[in-house]
Amino acid sequence: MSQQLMAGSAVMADDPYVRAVPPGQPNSASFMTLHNMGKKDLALVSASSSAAEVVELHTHTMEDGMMRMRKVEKIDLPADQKISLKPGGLHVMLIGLKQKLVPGEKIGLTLNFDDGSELKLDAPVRKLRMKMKHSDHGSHNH
Ligand SMILES: [Cu+2]
Repeated sequence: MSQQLMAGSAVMADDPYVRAVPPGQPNSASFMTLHNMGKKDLALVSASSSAAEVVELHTHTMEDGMMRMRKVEKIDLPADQKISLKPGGLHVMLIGLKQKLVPGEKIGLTLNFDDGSELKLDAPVRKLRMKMKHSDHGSHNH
């Protein structure tokens, strides 16, 4: 499941994937666990993909009781630690999709770190299971 170290980066990406979105949806996001295997603190500073016009680093924050996405300048990766990019939290935002995201296909993604190293990934497209609505839970009791 893990990607090998490439281009000298001390960072490894565990289980990277891209969220499948319905046709016509302009944006998607990629998630993974980043593991800084090195002895030096690093940061993810940018990313790019052949599948999207623009790729940004985002997080979610609560503002006035609302979940909002916010662009971040970097994602800190302290030495010897794992940082999770997951739905509802940090993510790599794919803006202006240039191709359909078909589950099972792989999307090329390049991560750039503040030490000048990069990590190239092939992240499979995956459908995310939606959380069940409360009304669905109720139907089990009938
Ligand atoms: Cu976002």
